[in-house]
Parts: sequence; structure tokens; C-alpha cells
Amino acid sequence: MTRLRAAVIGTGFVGPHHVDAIRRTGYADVAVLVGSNPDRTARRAADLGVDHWSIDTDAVLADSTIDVVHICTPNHTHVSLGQAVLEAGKHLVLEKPIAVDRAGAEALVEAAARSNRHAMVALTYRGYPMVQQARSMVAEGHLGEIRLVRGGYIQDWLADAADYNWRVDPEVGGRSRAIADIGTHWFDTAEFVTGLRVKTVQADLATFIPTRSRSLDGGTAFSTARGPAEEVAVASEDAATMLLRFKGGARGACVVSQVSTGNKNAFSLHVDGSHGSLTWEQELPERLTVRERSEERLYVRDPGGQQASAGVPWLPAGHPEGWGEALRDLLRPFYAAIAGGSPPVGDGAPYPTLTVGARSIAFVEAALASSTAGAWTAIEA
Ligand code: SOE
Repeated sequence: MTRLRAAVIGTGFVGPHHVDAIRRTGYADVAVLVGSNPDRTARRAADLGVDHWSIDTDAVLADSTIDVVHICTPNHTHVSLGQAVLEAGKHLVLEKPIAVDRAGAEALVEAAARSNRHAMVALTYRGYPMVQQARSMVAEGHLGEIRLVRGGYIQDWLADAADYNWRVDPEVGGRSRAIADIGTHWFDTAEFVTGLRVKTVQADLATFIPTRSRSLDGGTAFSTARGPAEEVAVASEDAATMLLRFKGGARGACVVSQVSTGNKNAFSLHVDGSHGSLTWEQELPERLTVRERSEERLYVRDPGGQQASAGVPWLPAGHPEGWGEALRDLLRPFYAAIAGGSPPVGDGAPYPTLTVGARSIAFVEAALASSTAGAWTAIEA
């Protein structure tokens, strides 16, 4: 096995977690951390024990010793940086949403197909062992025919008019905020677990806080800066309520919000079928509840059990694993394929490809169009 060298671009909320997850896959070292602000990048690199840092992305992409590049930067940079990484002959891990519109997402999918490099999107919630178990149980027919897919993704880190982050700015985060940032996770996990495809969406978007104080020194997700600020008008949605129709007849309902005070990272998925139903909640990630008419079972993560494909090293059951391990376990098959010298296989890849990422962008666009038109809108992907 080749020991791989990775570069991580981005020093905000998620970049440092990629550094941690890469190391814990066991396949790679983080050779360099790349940022835009030298002081912040140097500080982050020192905190994370990454020996080298840079603010020169081109130089890092020209470095022939770098095998894999992770893009953990604001949304509007994803397409150009992703294309540059693939054109430089590197393997690519891209944060979601992969683009701010469908055209960008499709350009990335084409660039990945041309490159013969592995390229994935960090749809982290697929990495949870109990999400994988839920998917297996649905595929094995435990729930019978799927009727309803329900739930949502509810946060509060933007609940106050003083909360601000680049995601609020449409030039940087894109036209959609709550749906693009967290609705994409719910949409992808719902399709991943059920194996069904959403056909159409009817969305109602809401912006409850029309004006926010933008802190002049930025602010990352979950940690809003409170320094000097200016007032800005808000165009993107704080929340959305969405009805879904799946191919085959199942119906869905999803609520996403970043302004629901007191709710931190409340992702929930309920799947109701003709024989039984299941529930998974991200804040109780090691539990999967399966209900039948006269019985309710609570499945817990069991490293020796059905969900053991998630990755190593596992902690024994009762030693809680969570979001960090889900990211590690999402990355692990990607790194294993590269280290083992396997070529990319497209749709059969053991990780979410950019085609999967592009599908969630088509969902975002359909939701925006639906809300504007007040009509059911097809997902074009
Ligand atoms: C902020 O809403 C955020 O960090 C998202 O960008 C992540 O994708 C999600 O996993 C947690 O919340």
C-alpha cells in the first residue's frame, strides 16, 4: 500500500475535521494546510500539528508529491477549485454543496469523468454505521413497501439577527442557504437509506430575519463573531418546509431550519413502510429504532454486527462514536481505493461520487424554483 499525502484547503469549521479524519483513515498524512489568511492558516496548522501551511493554492496543486486534495472552502469556490484539483491530476474530496448551481455541478461531474481520478463529496451522514444499517434493513425488506419518508434538519446557529456567516451571502454561499447547507444532507440520506429517488418537490421557503449584523471579522458556523458589524439585507432562506414525491409512489415531508432556537444539529429521518418503520436521529447516532405493529426494537451500534463494514478502528459498543467517526468512515473506502491502486468505477464507487453531489444540487434548484412558482417541481438529474 502506498502511504498517501493529502492537502486540505480551508481553515474554517470543517477543514480541521477533515485533517483529523484523514489521519484516522490510516492511509494518509496531511502534508499541508492551505488557507487565505497567513496568520490564521499558520495558527490552525500549528494547532493541528500540520508541519506545512500555505496560502498559495497553485503551488500546492503543482506539487507532484500531493495525491489528494480536500476542498473545505466557501461554496462559490467549489467548482473552480475542484476543476483545478482534477486538472492537476489529484484525487478530490469536495465539501457539499459541490456547486451553487446545476451548471457548475455538471461541469464538475464532467471534469471528474475526464480526469480518471477518484472524486467524492463529503455527504458525511452516509458514514454513520446506523445509517448504513438502516439502508441494509430497508433493502432486505424489513419495512416492506415504503410509504412515507419524514423528518428534517433543524439548527439554531443563525437564530439571532446578530448571527452571521459567509453562508448568508448569496455571492459566496449561493442563492439557497438552509436547503443547500443542510437540506442536501437530508435529501441524500433519505435517498441513500430508502434506495428511492425523489421525483418532485413542493417547497415553501422562509426568511424570518430579513436584516442581519454582518461581523466585519467574519464568523464560522456555530461560532458567530461579535465584533464590529454592519447591517445587511438577507436574501437566502432561514428555513424551508418541503413536500416530496418519490418515484414508485412514496411521499415525503422535510423541514430544514437554521433558526429554530435551542435545536443544535437535529437531523432526523423516519421511514414508514407497510411492515414497519424506522427512526434515526443524528444527535443519538448509535441508536436505530425499528417499529412493527406489536413490537419496537432498539438497535445499537455493534462493531461485531451487521454494521461492521463502517471502518476501523472501531470503538466497542457503549463507547460513543459520532460525527467525526462518520466523516472518517466515509473517507476510508475512498482512501483505500486510491492506496490500493484501484481505478475510479463511477456509479458503483464505495463513496458518494460527484454525480451524487450533483443530484443534491438539482434538488436545491428544484426547491428554489418550486418556492418561487408555488408549484410542484421536478428534480432534473
Ligand atoms: C452548518 O450548518 C454545518 O456545519 C453544515 O455546513 C454541515 O454540513 C453540517 O454537517 C453541520 O452544520
